[in-house]
Amino acid sequence: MKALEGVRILDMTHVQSGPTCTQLLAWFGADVVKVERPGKGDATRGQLQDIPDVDSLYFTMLNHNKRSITLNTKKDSGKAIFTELIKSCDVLAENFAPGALDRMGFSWERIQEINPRIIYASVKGFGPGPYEDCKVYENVAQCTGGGASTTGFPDGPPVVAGAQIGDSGTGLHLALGIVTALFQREKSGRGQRVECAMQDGVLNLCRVKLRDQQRLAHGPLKEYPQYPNGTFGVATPRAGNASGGGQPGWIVKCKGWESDPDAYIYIIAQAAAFDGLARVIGHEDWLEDPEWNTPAARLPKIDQMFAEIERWTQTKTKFDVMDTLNPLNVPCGPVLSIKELSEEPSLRATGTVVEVEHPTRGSYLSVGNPIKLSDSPVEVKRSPLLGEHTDDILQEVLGMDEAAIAAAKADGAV
Ligand code: CAO
Repeated sequence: MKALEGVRILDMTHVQSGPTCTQLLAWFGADVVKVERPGKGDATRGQLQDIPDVDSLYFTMLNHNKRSITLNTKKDSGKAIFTELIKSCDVLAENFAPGALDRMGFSWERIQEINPRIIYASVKGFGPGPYEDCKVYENVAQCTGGGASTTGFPDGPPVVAGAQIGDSGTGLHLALGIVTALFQREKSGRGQRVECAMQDGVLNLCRVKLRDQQRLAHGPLKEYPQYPNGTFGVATPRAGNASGGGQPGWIVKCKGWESDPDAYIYIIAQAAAFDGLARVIGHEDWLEDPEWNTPAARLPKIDQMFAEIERWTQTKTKFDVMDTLNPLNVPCGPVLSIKELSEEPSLRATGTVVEVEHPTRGSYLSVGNPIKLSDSPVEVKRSPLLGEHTDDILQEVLGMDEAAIAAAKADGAV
């Protein structure tokens, strides 16, 4: 038994943000019916292809455990099938450009009329306001949601993160909105509209930066590298690798950094574990020195402190540093490359990294479900080929017979 067994999702999502959301719901057991344009499908099937004419990793890694039906929702015969699908699904999820579903003739009002129990969930770039009609991709959301202005070094330009906080981050928000609406429906009997704007999702993840914006009004941000010698402007600045919390942290070089771009480790010089850290790096003298032996004394010279820590870390590999500092309760984490993560046995053992078999691509690696439920096991199944389940869905979900399916095909509806 899976947590969302019996829930059927009409999945009109494409690219990354929406598919991330419906993939999670599929992993929790929902029957996700992905609707794709006949002959074309989700644009990502053909984007960043590593093997000619084979569904890209971009697509396969975002669409596990789903079924695919091709359907032209702009043709009258396709709209009729789509209407029947709305009747037989619990959730309609989409992340088209603003207004696309309305232009097809399926406004929220119309969808509610067809099925008052349906939950209609959307991702858009922006919520209501001056930019509501704009199309948005990942990095646009990172820039407009506060991510880019607060990422990078103080003397450099804004930088976007590798983590897809705009797309996959908003997909996570949407998934929570959907299950919450399903829970409410248990009591109210009614569906509802769930909307997540990518700008809002990124800003939510930048919450601590709005905290700092308000702290700035009361003096310099003492944990930022600008303190005490640099200057602060009117807005939360970029903080390099400074820790966002109350304990000083930084990324320092380890043995081999000259040739290995990932030979670094993050170290948090937490006050409670400072004695052990000072001793291990050969600075026992700091423990008696009032210039060093309190957090307040160290605060104006955090850069000097990390330079001294780095003199020690450069003599050891990032894994040796990890092994030495953890027993001393010094929080630290090696900068792991994606190659190292893909080969990490413990991530394979938990199903966070999985190997999946695909009929035209062979086997590939994917990230499995990072959310572990003790009573709802996840089996990661390959993504569907374009239209692989069209006939099954028309028969089994809509009860169409062979003649009706043949007619829909002849008309170009599916
Ligand atoms: N049958 C018929 N038509 C279909 C169809 C189907 N099954 N599926 C999609 N279409 C149509 C849409 O109705 C739309 O037509 P109109 O322009 O006439 O309304 C058209 O295909 C293209 O859809 P789109 O505008 O959403 O696609 P795009 O490639 O131009 O834009 C994107 C992509 C992502 C920028 C846009 O969808 C968007 O802003 N989405 C919301 C934000 C979002 O989720 N962004 C994250 C994407 S991941 O990086």
